[in-house]
Amino acid sequence: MSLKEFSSQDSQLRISLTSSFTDQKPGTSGLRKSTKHFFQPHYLESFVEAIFQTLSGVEGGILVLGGDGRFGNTQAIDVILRMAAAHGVKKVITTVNGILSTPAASHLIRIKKAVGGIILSASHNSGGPEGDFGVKLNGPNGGPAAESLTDEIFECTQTLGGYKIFKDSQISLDEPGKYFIGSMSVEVIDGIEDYIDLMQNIFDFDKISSFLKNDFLIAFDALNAVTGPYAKKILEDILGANSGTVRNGKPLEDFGGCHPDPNLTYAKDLADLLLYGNQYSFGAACDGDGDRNMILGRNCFVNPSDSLAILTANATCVPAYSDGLLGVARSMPTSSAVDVVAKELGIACFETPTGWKFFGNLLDSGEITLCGEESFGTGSNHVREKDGLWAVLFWLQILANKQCSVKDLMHQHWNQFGRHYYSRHDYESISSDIAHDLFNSVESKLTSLVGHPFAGINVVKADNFTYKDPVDNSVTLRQGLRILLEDGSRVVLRLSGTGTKGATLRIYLESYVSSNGNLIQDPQVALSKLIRSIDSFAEVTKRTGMLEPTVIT
Ligand code: G16
Repeated sequence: MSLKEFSSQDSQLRISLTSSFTDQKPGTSGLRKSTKHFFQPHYLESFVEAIFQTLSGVEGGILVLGGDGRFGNTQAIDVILRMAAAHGVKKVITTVNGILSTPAASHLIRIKKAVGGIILSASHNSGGPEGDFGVKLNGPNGGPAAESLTDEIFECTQTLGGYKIFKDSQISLDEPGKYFIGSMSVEVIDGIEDYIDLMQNIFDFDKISSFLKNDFLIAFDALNAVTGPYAKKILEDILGANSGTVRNGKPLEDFGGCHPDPNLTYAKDLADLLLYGNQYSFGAACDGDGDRNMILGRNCFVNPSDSLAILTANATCVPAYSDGLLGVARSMPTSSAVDVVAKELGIACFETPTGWKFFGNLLDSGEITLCGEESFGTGSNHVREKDGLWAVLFWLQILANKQCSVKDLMHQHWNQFGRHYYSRHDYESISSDIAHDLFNSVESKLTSLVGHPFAGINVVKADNFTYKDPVDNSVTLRQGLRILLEDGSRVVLRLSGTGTKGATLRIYLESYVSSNGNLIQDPQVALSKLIRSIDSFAEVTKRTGMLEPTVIT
């Protein structure tokens, strides 16, 4: 086994280093690209070198490493292990077959006191040789790396002169074991047990189990991604749900050709089963790396913004939150349903930009217990990532305690707090120029809206959202265009930060009806005036040529 140092004198490396990173600044917590792009010579290595040169405590520290099982997962683990050894890392903890969900990685980083973790995933994006790959970096608190760190890593990629790597290693990921590369130890662990222990400490498994055994049939779709093995163990083996409850439970390198994004479009089979069938009382799905969740009841879909509000309102059903919540937070485009509950409970509610990293300071400083986003992410202070299976268990715990159906729970909630009709319209794979022109044009017209009617209601504010972190006072600018109306309705526009093909325009629509109003309309009908007004104001159809959104949630 020997150490090899590549330098920019190496011609192939030079090409990779000069051309690869200039076209995209690393995203919210790492780098996401097509698989082909990622596995061009020296590309992954160059990005990992920049991480190792920038992250504090790498030399002599502990690192957690794993991924969602997509194509390239084990190949990348081999490269990163050899590079970690060359950089003097003391120990890397990785998992059997490299399978590690994002929330489980967050937990491991915290309990193993690691300096950070590298998670190999492009999240909900498709996988395989023709799909996407990604490298996410989490810090010592278990959460996505802060923007200051990802900025430094990006800067480092621009001046990188080479990278260090051990030439070979003999590590098997087939089963748990202990190895060495040079003086660095490598521990291959099961990766699932620690996460299950954590869940058992949060929830009352006995209560959930008796509820499920009392004829409450559930279906869980792992979308051929990372949560399959976790869900099988928790739902079927421990809680006693029927065998076969977990569908598509074996992680596949290309997710079986599916798009592992738990929404009504990409998890359509499960949605049809629940929305149009009578067999199941509860359905759920998680995304590629296990941090997102979708919740369904018989003939009903739970909007993620409502989900956060309902978890908040019923948090004391869960043993770990039985003393109540410190506070809650939501991302700006998420509906205000949770704000109404927080007000009633007398706890603080924070509004952050999109991106889980913005919850980190609030969680670390004890300002909040729960947080969530409209993009199917919900979580708590048990880890520093959103957590798909945790949300599923939280829902089951509430239903078990209240002995009711999902639909009943939602109706009770709206009857008490009113309903925030909400929908997100995504226009995917638009040409980047068209998307940016559209966005800039809307931004330039925002001030002209204030004081005038939009969808027949007066506009009270229209801006590009700015966030001031209440813990460290840092300011983040330009986090989404908002049109806020007098009656509490609003429209928000953002360009996605996670797509890899062209640009994705997201339009978020929201209007509030008090508990005396019509609580059972189809959201697309309830929001139809806003939908028509924003299409004409932003010229979405005209500029994109798209007659309808690619995905509606
Ligand atoms: C990531 C972040 C989420 C954020 C989402 C936004 O999700 O972790 O906190 O809500 O991106 O995506 P977009 O910019 O496309 O709207 P994930 O699940 O991809 O890690």
